[in-house]
Amino acid sequence: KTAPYNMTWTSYHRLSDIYGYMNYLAVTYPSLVSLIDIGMSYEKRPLHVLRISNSSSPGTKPAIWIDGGIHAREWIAPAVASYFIQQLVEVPANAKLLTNVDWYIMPVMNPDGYEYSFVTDRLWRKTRSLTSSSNCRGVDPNRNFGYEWGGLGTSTDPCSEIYKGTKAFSEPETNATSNFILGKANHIKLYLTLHSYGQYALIPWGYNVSYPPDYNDMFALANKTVSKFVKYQFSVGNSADLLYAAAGGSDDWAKSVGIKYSYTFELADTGKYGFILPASQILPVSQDFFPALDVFATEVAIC
Ligand code: ING
Ligand code: ZN
Repeated sequence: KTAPYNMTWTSYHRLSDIYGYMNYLAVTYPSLVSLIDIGMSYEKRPLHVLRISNSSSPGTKPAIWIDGGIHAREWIAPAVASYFIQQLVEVPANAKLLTNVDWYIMPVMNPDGYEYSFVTDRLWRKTRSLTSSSNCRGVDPNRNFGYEWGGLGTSTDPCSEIYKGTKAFSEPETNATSNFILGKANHIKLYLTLHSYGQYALIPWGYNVSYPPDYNDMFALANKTVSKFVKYQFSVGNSADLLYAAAGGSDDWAKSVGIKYSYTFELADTGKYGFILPASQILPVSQDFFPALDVFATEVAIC
């Protein structure tokens, strides 16, 4: 009998396969998994978050949030996020990762852009919303979060790849995500957003070269995490320092609302294939990363 879903980690999958798999897990493991609809995209696709918790009253343990697919073309991110889901839910040996922590995983934060990158433009980055002043579509969701919105590394031009939008959280995708996280901000101790590419673990602040007061704790945990990686070497540091200043990023916003550990991880590779990472690397990248989630869970359980 074949599985009642089309998800694999040997090719990149359309949104319907990823959502079909999330739905399958929620139906199959109701005591462990809930599928949460946090809103709708601009083009009215549902925004799905999967909660994985072995608690009879979810929301009492500390929690870890992981998202992928803020940027449409960074296909490795939804693939890795959905691999984490598969491992946490379907591999009994990983149940220890649920002992002290609840997990919220949103594999595709920007579903409109993700689908557009399959159907029309493989290198699409932004959302697909229309701003009345322009024929160009899309806001950069990673310039649309509401902390230091509109600062360095953002654009007021709707045709720009780093267009900030008409206001903070103008996009239904960033608005729904931030509202959901805010409602859980007492529980969520770690925010991780998956991007590509470059192999960096990036630490706020991103809006400027400046450091949160507990930067050293954030740096230490990121280092401990990437030191578990065997195949892909990551550089760790402040994002404005290592890359460039960019205001309105999701990690800055998460840090600003009191989530102690907030990171942007730029997954493989370092530029050979860039955004067009071959599907044959989905499993190597995912398998290299997954054991490091234990480092996060261990820290979050005591912080
Ligand atoms: N890179 C991120 C971007 O949004 C980043 C890098 C993250 C900058 C966080 C500042 C803060 O530009 C990719 N590849 O999207
Ligand atoms: Zn990105």
